[in-house]
Amino acid sequence: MKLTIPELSLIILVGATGSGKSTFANKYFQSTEILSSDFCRSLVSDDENNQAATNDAFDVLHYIASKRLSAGKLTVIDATNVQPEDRRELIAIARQYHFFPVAIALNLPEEICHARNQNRPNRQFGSHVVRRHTQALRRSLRGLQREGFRYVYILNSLEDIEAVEIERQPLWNNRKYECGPFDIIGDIHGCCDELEVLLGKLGYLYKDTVQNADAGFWNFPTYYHPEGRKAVFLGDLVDRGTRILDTVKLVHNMVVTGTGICVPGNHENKLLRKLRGKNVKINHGLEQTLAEIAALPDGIREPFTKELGKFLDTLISHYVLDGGQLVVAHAGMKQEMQGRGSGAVREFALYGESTGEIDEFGLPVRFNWAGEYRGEAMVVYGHTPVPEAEWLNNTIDIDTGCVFGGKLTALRYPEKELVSVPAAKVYCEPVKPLDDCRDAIYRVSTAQQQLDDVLHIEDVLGKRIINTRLQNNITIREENAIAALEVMSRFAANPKWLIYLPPTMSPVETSLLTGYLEHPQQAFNYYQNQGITEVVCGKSPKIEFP
Ligand SMILES: [Mn+2]
Repeated sequence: MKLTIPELSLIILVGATGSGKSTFANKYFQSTEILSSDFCRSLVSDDENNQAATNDAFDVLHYIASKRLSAGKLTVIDATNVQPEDRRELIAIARQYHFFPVAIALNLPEEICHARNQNRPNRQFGSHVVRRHTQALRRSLRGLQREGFRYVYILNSLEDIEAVEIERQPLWNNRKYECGPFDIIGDIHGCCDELEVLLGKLGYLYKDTVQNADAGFWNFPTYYHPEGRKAVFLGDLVDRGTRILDTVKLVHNMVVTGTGICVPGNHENKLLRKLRGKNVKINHGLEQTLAEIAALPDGIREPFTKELGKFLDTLISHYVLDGGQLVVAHAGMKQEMQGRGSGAVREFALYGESTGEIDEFGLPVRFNWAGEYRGEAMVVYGHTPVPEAEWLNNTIDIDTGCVFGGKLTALRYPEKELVSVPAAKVYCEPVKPLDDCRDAIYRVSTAQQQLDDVLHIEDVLGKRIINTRLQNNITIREENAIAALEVMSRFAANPKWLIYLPPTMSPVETSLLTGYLEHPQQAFNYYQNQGITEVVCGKSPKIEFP
């Protein structure tokens, strides 16, 4: 029996004592991947059978599990887990780190479990324990899926357990093996004229028809780059513009011929729901897409709609590319969600993170996830129209509002060059002016400068290892960081803008004269010893020490 398991799974073994969970775990997983409750009992009490240590043991187990999941490591929980409440907390941990909860139940006859326990020292408990476990397990089996497990595997015999083959499956969003070079293109919204010009400007050539003779409605030019570059489309291909279906066809053809990669936008998501017959509000340009579909010839409309739905359904929420150095998603991707799979990850990729508030234009107020981003991977996204694509903490929004009369922008990767084509016209009046005059006041400084003007306390507290251009890694010990911050907080300047330390920061030796903490004589001696030949003295403003 082949058990397919996503590479980012929290595997929860379910089985009575004596059902062979540890043997199973050791056979199919690395020892460091297995967290056993017995082992945690022994860690906290020197006795792996000490039931009185159970609560502490599970605290430890949950803690280690959290650390492993946070680091993106597959983890196996080797504990009985026969009660729903035992599993609930583990499922919550999996969710927190956007891991797939997977249940593997070892559903063996009571007698086998009991006989095994009899053969082991320290497991001489009565058969009632095994019975209780087995009954709880059997009550649980049918409801496991409903509890939130994404995959449930039930092994009903020793033969089943013996014949298991585990297949670890990379997540769909893992395309680390694709290293580019890429041309990443922002929200198109049916501006196919501008897209064609942009592709030409980026050096793409077009082939008249798709190779496949049965292309049907996908019968439309496809593009390729003579140097093997790939176009990456950030979603929101549809709605609002005048050549929506052409845009979808072009992108589809590049995806199927391997010259393009595409992630979905919130507009594709809504269109797909509409195509599936869901009741969605026809607004924000969906009416234009539906009008283009309605205008198709009678015999073609229905099969096309099916094909379109199929294509949209294949789109993966985000991709991790180039060995993990590049992440693309429609509305962005926080570090802790990159490469993970869950409903929340997809939601973030499509809509970004909003505060739940609405601004004066009726648009959702967004959290500035990019301002807080500290990840190593470059994140390229769209979704929020901006007048100019701007870098912020290794992220860049390249939706420059083409359909609103802005421009269509591509980011060349790894070159980090921006290439744009101006919109031929305003296809759609934006609800909020693209170049909001209040933003213009701040335009004198870049988004990065505005952000850097505020010191984030998390960036300077604790032990820090700073990677510098001249000196490789510099370690700043926690107590030194606190002391530096304490001293710097006396000055009204943001410490990051100080290019030299003020003189009072250079401590001199303690004075030998009684009654003085510091005295000019020792100060001068000290500076001289340090090789300083010139000291400029001035009167410092009086500093009140608390
Ligand atoms: Mn969008």
